[in-house]
Amino acid sequence: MHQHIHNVVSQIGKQIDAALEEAVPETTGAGDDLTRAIRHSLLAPGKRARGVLLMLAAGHGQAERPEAFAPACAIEMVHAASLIFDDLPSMDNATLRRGRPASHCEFGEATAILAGIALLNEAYAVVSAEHRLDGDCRADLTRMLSGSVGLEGLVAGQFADLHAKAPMTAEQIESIHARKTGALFAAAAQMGGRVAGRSAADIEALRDFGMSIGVAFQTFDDLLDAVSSRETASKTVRHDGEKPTLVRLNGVEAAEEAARAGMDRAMAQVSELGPDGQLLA
Ligand code: GRG
Repeated sequence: MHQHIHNVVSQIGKQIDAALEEAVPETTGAGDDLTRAIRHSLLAPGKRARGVLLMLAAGHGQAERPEAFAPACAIEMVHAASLIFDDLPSMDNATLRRGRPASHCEFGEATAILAGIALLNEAYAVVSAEHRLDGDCRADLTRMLSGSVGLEGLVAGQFADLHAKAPMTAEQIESIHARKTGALFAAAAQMGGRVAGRSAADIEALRDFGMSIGVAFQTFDDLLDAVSSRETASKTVRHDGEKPTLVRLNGVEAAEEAARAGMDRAMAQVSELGPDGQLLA
């Protein structure tokens, strides 16, 4: 069973890669360096976790859902934009991303910022241009996606993260992670449910499920950072010393425990889905 899930997930990841490649071809015409910068970040080897989650929530693990690839690409575009911005000198000042030089190192800060803005806008364009989805659906998807970026999502979470001051409680840290990371996972799951035409109650359960997965994912990410010096060695300054994480607050074991509890909560939330709630065949 595990092998089956692994195969489905990796297959969907490859399909998303192909759809992204098609969405931003080399001949986009945006100006060579800008197109190169966009492709450098978007097509770099990422896990495509958010896009895959959206596809599974749309039922692509069980039947073909070609109309779900546009929103899956959109969510990966938003994610790629957020990574470009996160790496900027004024934010995390990171030099490496997905095994490649960070965008601002390769193309300069101005082009990196423009590539991020372009990707963000392309994301909304891709959703609104998917004619296999009806107009109401496209509007709902756009609302869900933009909601996860703005004042209740990535931007607010990143702002809170950058301005976080110790001491912080676990709840305060989780509230940052919910916005910085959870919101996009929640949007992915919710958008998949919307594409599949699920009920409002199911879409809400999927949103909660995505949020729990996303917050746990952030903790796993912080655990990986803590146990390997790979990433931190590439970061030249700032924040890493003070970044609010559960690992820093409570130690590795307690953070592991919290991430596992989050995954259990996610499983309970997905079990609230209606009769055909299975995300994978
Ligand atoms: C306007 C889109 C936009 C963003 C502005 C910079 C910012 C606000 C938000 C950044 C939030 C951030 C960096 C959250 C961390 C999320 C995270 C765990 C990233 C790593 O995700 P993975 O492991 O990466 O899925 P890959 O490379 O596999 O895709």
